[in-house]
Amino acid sequence: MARHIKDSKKQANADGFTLVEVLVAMTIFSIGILGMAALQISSIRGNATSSLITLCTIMGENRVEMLMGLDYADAALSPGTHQPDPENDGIDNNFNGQMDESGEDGPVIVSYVVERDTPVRHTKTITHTIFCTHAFGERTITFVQVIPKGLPKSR
Ligand SMILES: [Ca+2]
Ligand SMILES: [Ca+2]
Repeated sequence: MARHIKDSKKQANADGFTLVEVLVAMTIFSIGILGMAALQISSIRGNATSSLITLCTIMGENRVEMLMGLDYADAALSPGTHQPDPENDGIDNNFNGQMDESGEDGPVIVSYVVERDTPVRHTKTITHTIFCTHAFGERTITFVQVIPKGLPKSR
């Protein structure tokens, strides 16, 4: 009798997994795969966002360089808030490879504020704001630039 029970246990182990064991294993595996998929989506979203931030930062730096090349008394550097026309702002607002084309409009909007005699006399502080919208939200990038009066221009 004892030998019969021992043989029966051996045979049960040799048969493999039961259907319930396979279902439990597949359920746990599926949950793991879903977690991996969510992680992948999050990663793609993060990459898209950082790519857009990089592009907008480059556009902002170009704007800063553009204003640095202007004369201190230029109308574009008059005190107040400036919102350049997208058709004439020196950037590719809609990422189509063309800059300032006719009718250009897009997800990137630039504006800047000029303050005279800030932080010290005979300087202008320019605060650039680059507002970018994209499929996953929106970002605002700000640059602060100080231009001294009488800085010789290199052209
Ligand atoms: Ca364009
Ligand atoms: Ca433009």
